[in-house]
Amino acid sequence: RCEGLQGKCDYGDDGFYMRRSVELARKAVGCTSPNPLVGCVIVKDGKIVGEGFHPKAGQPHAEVFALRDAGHLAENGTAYVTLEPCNHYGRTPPCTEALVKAKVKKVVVGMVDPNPIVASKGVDRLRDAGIEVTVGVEEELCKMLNEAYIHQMLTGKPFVTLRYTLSVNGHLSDCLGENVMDLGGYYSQLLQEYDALILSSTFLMQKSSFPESKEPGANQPLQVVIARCPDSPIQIPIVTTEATFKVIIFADKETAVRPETAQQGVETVVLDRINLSAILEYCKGRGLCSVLLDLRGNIGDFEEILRQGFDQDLLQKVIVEVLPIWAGSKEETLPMALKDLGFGLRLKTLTPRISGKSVLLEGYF
Ligand code: AOF
Ligand code: ZN
Repeated sequence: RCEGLQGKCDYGDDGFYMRRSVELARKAVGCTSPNPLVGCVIVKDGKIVGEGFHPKAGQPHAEVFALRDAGHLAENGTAYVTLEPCNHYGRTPPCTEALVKAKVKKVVVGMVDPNPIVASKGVDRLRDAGIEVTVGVEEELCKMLNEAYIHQMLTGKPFVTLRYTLSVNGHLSDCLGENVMDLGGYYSQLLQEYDALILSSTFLMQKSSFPESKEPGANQPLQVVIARCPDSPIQIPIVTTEATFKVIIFADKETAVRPETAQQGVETVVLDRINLSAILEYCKGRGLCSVLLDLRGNIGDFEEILRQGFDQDLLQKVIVEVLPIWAGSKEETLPMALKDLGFGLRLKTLTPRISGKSVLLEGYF
């Protein structure tokens, strides 16, 4: 979600220290939901004297770790924080008080906290205590870091990203066979970033093939599997106690579900009709802020869900991987069906990048 630490720096030294704070925050990618990723450095006489990040909800905030690291050197120093320091008692005490107590001279903030309990009150409290505060340094970078947290705070709904793979002639890849060229690199990182994955029923038929992030120590996303199988009972996957991921099946009521599901540690929710809002409600209830709709396998399972996603404005982002493959044979000379693109939905920001041999396009609806 946030690259570009090497990019241009508009804020001089402030920008440099804020980027370092962003880098620290990213150490906890995938571990902090429903809390944000936050990083902090304490600088004194042009040197970093303390560093910290928020590791997990329920644990101390980034500022607390950085202040501990700095010890008495924090006095008269400057704290750089990617997110406005909190001014409330949540699971942990207010960071504003810790900064005041440590007698820092200045606080540089990346972005205001969209959490209505905080929303500028942290900045006000620091200023009231005589601390100089600057807000908005590397703001875009700090916002990118927490796009899911921000969305969830402002709308009360999880942040949903649609992902799929295409050939250069526009065919959707099922990404299940050997034609997947780069599922290793960027995909493994994506899995680490998202709290939940929505998968097609294909994954119920293929035991032990659930996608797992290969990043060291990665938190694995919850595997949400859609089951729409009117003709046969669904196969419940065997999830061993050693599995690092959890599985939940959303089945429609026509689908026969075997009674022993619960015994295998796989939860099943039966709905009248598979419905994206219900899945997102469930995720929200578990403190999961970001959901990756992984369009592969039996893609018919996603038809209804995607229709609801577009109709109800539940989709925020799309990531398309374009493979350097002409799908089919040379006889198949025309790319996918013609459409007048002039009437299409334009994405707000589109970032292209190269990953292995494929091109990745990331944009916002
Ligand atoms: C910060 N620094 O590192 C984080 C902040 O339940 P709590 O005490 O963890 O509070 C959670 C809220 O605190 C969270 O929703 C967000 O507004 C803020 N998170 N604030 O100053 C941090 N993680
Ligand atoms: Zn805090």
